[in-house]
Amino acid sequence: MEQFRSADNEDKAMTTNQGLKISEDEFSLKAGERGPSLIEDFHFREKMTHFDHERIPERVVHARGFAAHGEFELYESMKPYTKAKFLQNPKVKTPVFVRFSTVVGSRGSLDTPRDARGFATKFYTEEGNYDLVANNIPVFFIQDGIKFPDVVHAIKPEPDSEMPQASAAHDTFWDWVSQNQESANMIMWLMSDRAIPRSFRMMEGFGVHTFRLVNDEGKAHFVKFHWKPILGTHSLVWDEAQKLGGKDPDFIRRDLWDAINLGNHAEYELGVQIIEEKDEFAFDFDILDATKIWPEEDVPVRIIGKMTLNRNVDNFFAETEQVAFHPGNVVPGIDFTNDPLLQARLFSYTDTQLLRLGGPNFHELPINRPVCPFYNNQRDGFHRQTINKGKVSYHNNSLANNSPHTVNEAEGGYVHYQEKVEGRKVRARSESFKDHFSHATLFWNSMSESEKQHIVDAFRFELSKVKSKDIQQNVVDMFANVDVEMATSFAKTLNATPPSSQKPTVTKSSPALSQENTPKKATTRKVAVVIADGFHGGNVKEMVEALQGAGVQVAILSDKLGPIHSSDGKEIESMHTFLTDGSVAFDAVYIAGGANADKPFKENAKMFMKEAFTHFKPIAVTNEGKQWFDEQQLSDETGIISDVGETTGFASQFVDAIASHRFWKRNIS
Ligand code: HDE
Repeated sequence: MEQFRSADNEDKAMTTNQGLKISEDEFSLKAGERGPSLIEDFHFREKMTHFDHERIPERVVHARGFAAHGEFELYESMKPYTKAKFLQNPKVKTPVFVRFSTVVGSRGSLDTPRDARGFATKFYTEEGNYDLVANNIPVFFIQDGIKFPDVVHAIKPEPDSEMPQASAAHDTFWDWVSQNQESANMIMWLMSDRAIPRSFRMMEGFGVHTFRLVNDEGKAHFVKFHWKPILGTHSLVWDEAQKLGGKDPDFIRRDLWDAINLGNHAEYELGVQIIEEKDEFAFDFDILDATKIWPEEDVPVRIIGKMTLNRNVDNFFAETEQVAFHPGNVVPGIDFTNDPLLQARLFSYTDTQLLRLGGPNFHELPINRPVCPFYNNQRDGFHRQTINKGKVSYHNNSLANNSPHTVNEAEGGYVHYQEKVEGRKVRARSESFKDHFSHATLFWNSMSESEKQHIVDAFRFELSKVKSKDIQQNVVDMFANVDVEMATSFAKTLNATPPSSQKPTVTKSSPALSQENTPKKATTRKVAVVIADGFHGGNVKEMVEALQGAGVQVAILSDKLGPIHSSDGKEIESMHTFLTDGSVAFDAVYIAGGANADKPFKENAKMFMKEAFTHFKPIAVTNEGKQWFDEQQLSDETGIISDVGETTGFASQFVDAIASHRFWKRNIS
């Protein structure tokens, strides 16, 4: 890719695209200073024409995205399962490019809607590009790709008003849900905290489909792919997500951009779940059904490698916008299954790129080119870059010694797995795909108390925005099949008829599904240290040092920018103010106070801590900060660290609280 990065502009003369040096770039060519502009002004025409054509169609889904470069390292050879070279040799580092995205909103929408997130990885392997085009939710809305246009039409803004933007909270979506009950499991995930991630660095990724790994001997295993973030899987709270959408619509992309620039590289382990072919029918669900998970307790996730994202892009458009993923970009040793959702995707991705990137040569764009050479008889088309030599562009030929030639499997030629397939042509769904609720109940059963509460609240929010009473009722009735108590809880808010109680029979749970059971760390969390003039220098110094020592990011916030003076004559630079940053931009707050704080400062500081309080965040208070906290008479002190006199370990207690992330048991009412 290096060869395509543009030369540095520094000290260079400006030229037209033809290389002609330009003498003037502010005034168009005119007949007289106040006279008419002249069409012969080739420089104006070129500049304006390029500008007029700067936009390309945004992706039909996953339009809003953000990407970074990195590398993948294998921990152990997967040779017994696959002949894919990048999964065989732990010494090889494979370059990767990962694009994260929301699904529903348009390219200029916000980062924090309730939505699934895309997690697409391009591995630039020596055998060609392998794309693992994943989501942060392991199941999908539908079982058969022919329904994809329907679910997308229903969830996108309604066609008459183009409202609402980047939101599922409207009639057409919930109408579709209640008429398409296979969506039940995905909807449970969408109503859960998974749909409002705190950071791309704190999101799991799932290949969703069942793929095949094939080894040197041609033996195949079924496989599901997982990305597990080293920082654990964590989320925003819904009120925070909505406020962030206004205060900083770029919150999540900024988080990744800043973290990488600071050297806090995003890390994920690659895991695989493997099922032997003989066990294809050994489960009480169909392993090809994309609305089901393989519970990790039944089919363990084997961790086989690690991906590190360590470099931001140089140019958003050239890289993030032009990257073209395709689940059909595979390498020898990775193959497909008959999952009808996967098969539809294999058609759709190239088709959509042809429109979006304007022709069949998008594989020549630097971000899409494989790192290995590629040769074939494809020629011409819009935007062709390669200058193919010679007159032969067909196979078989004698004029060029039959070049380029195909190679057999032993020499690396891709051979599709020879699954035996027999059947009548039918438009139908297998009986084994017809249970839509067991895994939705399994998900519900696996949630912690606070996670369950968030799901109920999400249903309340979404359905309260639905205008049709019939649709609301249909959804209540549908989700009674998942859990009667859950459906009853949101039925009350909607004033809908509660479901008659026929309890679902699934009692199983899968602890791996709860985010509460993933790692929690203080490192890279962001803390606002709120100080006014006259703050206690010693306390703040001790705290800032402890936080930085624990890898926490510290932001000094006050009512103004620039130096803030402590009572003992020290100063600290404030880079944030109450105007620029709400408490929602931070994971925890430390209100240190300041003897010279005026009334507006106090009011702002109180609002700041109250908001953090209602978002269950750790709060530290000292000196005036403690006084302001007490004045608010908040009902609960869970997760509140206050320095009373000589308490030692105050700072380390706060670091521990930050590592706990949220205090869900806090009474915020
Ligand atoms: Fe996609 N999907 N999808 N999808 N998808 C696209 O391709 C499609 C599905 C996913 O950062 C589109 O280049 C169909 C599942 C990601 O550039 C399009 C079906 C999963 C991205 C498309 C699905 C995904 C896309 C739009 C059902 C998780 C963004 C632009 C059969 C495993 C990739 C584009 C990026 C993008 C079609 C279902 C993930 C229209 C037809 C399941 C991460 O081709």
